[in-house]
Amino acid sequence: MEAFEQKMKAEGLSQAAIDAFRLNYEQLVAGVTGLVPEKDIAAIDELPRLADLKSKPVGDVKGLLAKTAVLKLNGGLGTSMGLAKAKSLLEVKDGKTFLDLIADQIEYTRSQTGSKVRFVLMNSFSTSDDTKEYLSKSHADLINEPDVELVQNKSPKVDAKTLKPATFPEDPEQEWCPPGHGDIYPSLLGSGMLNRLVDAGIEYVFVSNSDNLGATLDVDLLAYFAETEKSFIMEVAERTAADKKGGHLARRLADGRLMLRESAMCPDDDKAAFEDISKHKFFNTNNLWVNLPKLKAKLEASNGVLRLPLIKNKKTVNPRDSSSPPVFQLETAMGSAIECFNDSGAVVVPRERFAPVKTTNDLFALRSDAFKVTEAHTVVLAAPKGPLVKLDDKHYKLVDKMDALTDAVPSLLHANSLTVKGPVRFVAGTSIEGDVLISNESSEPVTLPAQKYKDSVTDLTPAKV
Ligand code: UPG
Repeated sequence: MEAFEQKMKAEGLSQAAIDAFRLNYEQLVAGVTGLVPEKDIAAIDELPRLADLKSKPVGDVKGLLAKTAVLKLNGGLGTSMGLAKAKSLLEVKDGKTFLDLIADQIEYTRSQTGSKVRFVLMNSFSTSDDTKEYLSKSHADLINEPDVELVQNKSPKVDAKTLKPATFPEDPEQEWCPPGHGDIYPSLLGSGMLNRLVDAGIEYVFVSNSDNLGATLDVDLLAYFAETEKSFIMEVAERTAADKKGGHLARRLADGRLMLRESAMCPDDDKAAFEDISKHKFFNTNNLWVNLPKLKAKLEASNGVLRLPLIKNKKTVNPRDSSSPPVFQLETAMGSAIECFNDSGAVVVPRERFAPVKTTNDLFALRSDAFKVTEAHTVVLAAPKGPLVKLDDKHYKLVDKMDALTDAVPSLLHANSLTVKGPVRFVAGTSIEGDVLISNESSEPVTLPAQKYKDSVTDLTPAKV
């Protein structure tokens, strides 16, 4: 561990970052599996629902908003969609990026409530410059506010064979990786921002993923969080068949605490129970509410570290060369802190509060007329049901490739599902209704003639047309 400590100190990382890494490293060396068998947990049946909270009077919201910060996790690059910049800089709707909409939402909340709710972006070393440059042009006032940016730590990659710091002299930047969003806690502490926010009277922080445009500041939830005086609340949503693989909420029998069981934490023998969505009904949306003075007290009582379960990622030191030496990237997840407090809670929220863009399929649907931007700058469904878009991975998985094939996104307002196989070019004037399949078996893109397609199968393969 000493070599890691020296390396981290030389890089100027805080003691909080080093302590958090040490805990992860100790778990790695001890071979902690983190497995949580079914017999150790109880399923969660009943939880408060946002819909029920809304029927109660909200109380002094303005006073609460003045004590609230909205924090967006913005450390990810969107590499799975082929992006080399912050994912939030991607254009999503009407020429606006995720970041534009987030900033617009904050300004709207402020203007509507007359309360200057605080705004914080957690950037990583790879997203900080791009994000600040963009915001300084589009929302200059916002980016100049005090403590608007929290830069998360970086974590040394661990050589998988020797368990020593990985080295890569050709490009030393590759010796570091982001420590996952669980790093929010050591970053808040080590940067001094936790103390500054608490000193400024901020009690509540609402944290969410920057790619989740459904995660707006909900005043009923804020009022509930304040009223219950809990340390930590997780917004969960009901699992559907499509969410079988994602982690679920449970109660640990040993101490009665709420916890998250991610799929990697489930022993093989219990996979069926893990995927049983009628038993384990709720998953984490990563919209979280944290009471800052209570977080501070907790960190002070536990030597500055929250004991979060380790996520061990096996990669190669050079991500672009799979034959380079194998490394472990040690990460933690923000939501797993639910088990660190004995008064954590969870609230069931409607699916609208969980609208993430994880793939180009999500982005294609969002850019269509099936979604609209509201006056409050949130993105909501314009159709009764979101269309299920399934584009061919080979030709559309990367944003650049999808954009090159999409002169105009078709109308999906009345679409139930759109499946595209092979390279198909979309042009203005096209609409999709019901369940539509378009295919092109050749490798050359073929333009889909602009017209209405309803409950149909269209084969554009040149020899067949
Ligand atoms: N992020 C950071 N720093 C990091 C890693 C990620 O800021 O070191 C950001 C990222 O930009 C994104 C957010 O964190 O905005 C979430 O990351 P992502 O990789 O998209 O999500 P997962 O980590 O896979 O999953 C989280 C929760 C999971 C929850 C899911 C909901 O861990 O429990 O179900 O979000 O989308």
